[in-house]
Amino acid sequence: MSPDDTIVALSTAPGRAALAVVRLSGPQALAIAGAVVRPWPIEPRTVRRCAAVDPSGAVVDRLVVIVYAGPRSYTGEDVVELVTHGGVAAPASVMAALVAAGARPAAPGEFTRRAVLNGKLDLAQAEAVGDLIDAGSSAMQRAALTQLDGGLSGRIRALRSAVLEVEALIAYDIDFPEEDDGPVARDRVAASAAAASGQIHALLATAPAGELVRAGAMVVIAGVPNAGKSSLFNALLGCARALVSDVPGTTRDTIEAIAEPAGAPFPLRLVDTAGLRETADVVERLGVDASGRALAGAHAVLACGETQDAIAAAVQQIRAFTRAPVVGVWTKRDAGPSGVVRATKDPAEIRAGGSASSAYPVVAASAISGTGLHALLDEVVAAVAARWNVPAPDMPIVTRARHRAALSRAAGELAEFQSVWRARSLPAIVAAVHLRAAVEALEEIIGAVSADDVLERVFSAFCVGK
Ligand SMILES: Nc1nc2c(ncn2[C@@H]2O[C@H](COP(=O)(O)OP(=O)(O)OP(=O)(O)O)[C@@H](O)[C@H]2O)c(=O)[nH]1
Ligand SMILES: [Mg+2]
Repeated sequence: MSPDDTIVALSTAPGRAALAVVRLSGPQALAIAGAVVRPWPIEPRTVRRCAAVDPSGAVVDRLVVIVYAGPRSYTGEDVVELVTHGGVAAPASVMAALVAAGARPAAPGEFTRRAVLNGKLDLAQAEAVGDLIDAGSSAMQRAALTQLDGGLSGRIRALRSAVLEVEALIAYDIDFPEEDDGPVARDRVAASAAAASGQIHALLATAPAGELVRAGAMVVIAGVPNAGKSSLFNALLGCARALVSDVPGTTRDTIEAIAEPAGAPFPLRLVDTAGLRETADVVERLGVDASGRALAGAHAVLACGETQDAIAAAVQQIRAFTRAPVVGVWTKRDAGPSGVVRATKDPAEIRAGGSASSAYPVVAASAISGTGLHALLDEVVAAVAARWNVPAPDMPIVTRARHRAALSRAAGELAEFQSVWRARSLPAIVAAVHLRAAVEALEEIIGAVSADDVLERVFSAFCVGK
């Protein structure tokens, strides 16, 4: 994969479509386009209707061409974008003409990789490009866009500066070792290290929220048979996904589907379950066991019941499986008041001597009339956001395992430093090695030091043409 090659790729998905974009980038991009595009040359950053010709001079497509002269381009190199007719034949024939003129088909992510190597994007921003393409929810899309705009990179740079400051204080100390108390008080070094460590941990603490944004919050609908769980599940999804009947024990297996309440900072993975009860029916028993497993992995639980007592009993059963936040749902409230009716104390918490803060809200709702459903979604999103410290939308969060691992490494090195500094067990110059390692771990996130294998891992998951 030589950076001296000029690369070409179809940047849009292949298949039936009005248009397709073929992208060409590299040192020979203008010369290669010149062999294919008529008329040529064309003014950079203007839109021109052109023809594409094959090596025999035959016109293979009529298209629109835009030239970006490097370094003012996505990759930082000379780039030519050819907007061809869509479908299979037109873009393929334009690609073939460009390859015949000397371009090489690009590897996955090679354009963005060049953008990183040419300093147009840092590595975290490049990953955000991939996340944006793969985003399956608007929450993930927003998080990726914040990262692409440099939100996360800015935070990482600030953390790096904080650690560099500790390093600088120590370097100063090392330069004046004879002075008894040194020009820099040991306490001052300790305080800056503690501050840097606090900031790293604050960003690391967003990783669970990042996981919610990426994978969704698992919201399990539980309660006794016939409570109206499947009807609620369908109503929240807005489609008849699960079977509903007046026979208790209708739902056997767990059923999962994604809901995206408007404005929610993460998608919800709603899970309908078999009603919780003792049963002699072997198949129903399997269903109840599956409900228990779903509850154990829940981020929040909707405890459904037709009466307040039924809800309280459901909460008690649910508590045997999970400490996740619970929202009570007073089901089948087609008539009468809807919405949050009252906060009820969690019986398990009362036994454990818990405070009023352990109260769970109860929302009256109807799957038939739809009342109370919005209030219910608001309550469950708020409960999950509070439990997992989900920051406001558009705040940088850690959504990738690679970032989490590097931040953990930085935090670990900083902790090592703090401990040897406190114990005075090593000379300052040796203790400072931990600070250097912390800085390098942070730099790995934004690719300030980009080992080849790190780049390889990041870009291997990209699509061709990006
Ligand atoms: N009027 C009214 N009836 C409802 C409502 N929700 C559910 N029902 C009825 O209650 C009965 C049971 O509903 P389901 O949704 O199957 O209950 P479930 O909790 O999933 O039951 P199991 O799967 O057997 O545990 C059905 O006859 C539904 O039509 C509601 O909001 N209003
Ligand atoms: Mg059901």
